[in-house]
Amino acid sequence: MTNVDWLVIGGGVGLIIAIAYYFFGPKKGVKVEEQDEGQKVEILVEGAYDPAVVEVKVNKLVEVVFDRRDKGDCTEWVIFDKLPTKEKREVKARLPEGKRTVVRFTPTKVGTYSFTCGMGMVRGKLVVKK
Ligand SMILES: [Cu+2]
Repeated sequence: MTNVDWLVIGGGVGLIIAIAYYFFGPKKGVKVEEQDEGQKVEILVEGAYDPAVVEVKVNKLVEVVFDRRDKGDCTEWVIFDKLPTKEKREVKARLPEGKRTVVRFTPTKVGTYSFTCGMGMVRGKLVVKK
């Protein structure tokens, strides 16, 4: 047999294995939702967000506790800009002075998103990772 014959046979056998694998091989697992396992982050609000950069995991409930201590109107509201969430609503909250306010959402897309005060002056970053 020539080299070409062997190539043809090899290719044929390879194809058969590929087809068999396709039909009988291991199936891709369905990802189990870990909805209850939340992740909690605390941010001190005092003229700035501390920490200003927060990392969370995608598709897991996030609880951000904003502890607002400053008196100015500036940081009264916090808005997470263009953040895709499972809840499909804009993530924003009023942060009463001297109180801890919990903001809950489930980010659905990996990326870096900003959160700001109502006027966009005080800024922080939410890094959503895989
Ligand atoms: Cu402001």
